[in-house]
Amino acid sequence: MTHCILIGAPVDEGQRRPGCLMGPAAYRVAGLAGTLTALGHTVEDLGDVTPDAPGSETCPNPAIHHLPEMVAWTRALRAAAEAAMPQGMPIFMGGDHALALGTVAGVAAHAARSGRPQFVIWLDAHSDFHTFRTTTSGNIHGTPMAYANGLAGFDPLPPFPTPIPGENICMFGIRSVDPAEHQAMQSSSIIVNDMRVLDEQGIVAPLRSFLERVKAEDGMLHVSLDVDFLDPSIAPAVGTTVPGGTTFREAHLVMELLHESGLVTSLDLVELNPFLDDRGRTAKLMVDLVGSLMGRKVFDRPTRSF
Ligand code: HAR
Ligand code: MN
Ligand code: MN
Ligand code: MN
Repeated sequence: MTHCILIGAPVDEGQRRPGCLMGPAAYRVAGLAGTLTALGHTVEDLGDVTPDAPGSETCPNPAIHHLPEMVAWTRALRAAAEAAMPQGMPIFMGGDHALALGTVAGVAAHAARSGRPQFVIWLDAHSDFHTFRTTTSGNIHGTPMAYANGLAGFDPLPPFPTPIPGENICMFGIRSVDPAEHQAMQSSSIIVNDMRVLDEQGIVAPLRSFLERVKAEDGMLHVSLDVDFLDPSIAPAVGTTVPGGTTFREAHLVMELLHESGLVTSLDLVELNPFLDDRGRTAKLMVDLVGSLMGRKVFDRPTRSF
């Protein structure tokens, strides 16, 4: 039994297609809390985070937009994550992926205080490995993984509290990487399981090998689930669809293995844009995936641990 802490993060400023701000409401309507309580968990919904009024920060890259808003969101979400971690398992209902600038900073600060290493599983079509200097779209949702890995180029944000080493970051589902991200990732030790790896090896072996390391090092594990990890044919409600994503069963299998590991300590649900959805099917699929992550299974049978 887990104490699940739902935290709405209606961030819409990390990209240019309005709608992700409706994400937290869509997860509530799709029954996220009821799904968790039906699995025997306790649930507390803290409502939506409200950031302070934006300041007037600037940065050298003229493409960047909504920077003061994102600085305010990052501060507020980092504080919310740090406050929630000692109480249970925070589930951040996004909001676009820029919210992870704050949520990952908060959970990593908490892990450092607990003397445990932080690990991250990034389930996404994109690597989100730009800095504020390298992004050409100016969309801050394409940057949080590089911030968490401790790259320079994030002024005016404060430096990431305790940068997460590349070996502790594992990406799955990757199929869209910009040249500057590619270059930066070549010089980091991030584990990149792009779709080619998943096609060749399946999802189980690479996931198990990462989870074994998290377990061996008594790590805390943050999962960041971007809707576009999923194939657009099953998850249309996202502004940045990329063909060739994970299938319904691959995605559930990831969640089931994560559940069996018992290692997940925090979760982001990001990039859902309910305005683009087809009668709520993407929101409902995301809620079902959380159900699998939190222990729903078709049939109970003894499993090897993971
Ligand atoms: N790499 C592209 C950019 O920086 C696209 C980033 C899209 N990111 C997300 N989240 N949708 O993963 O603009
Ligand atoms: Mn806007
Ligand atoms: Mn993303
Ligand atoms: Mn993405």
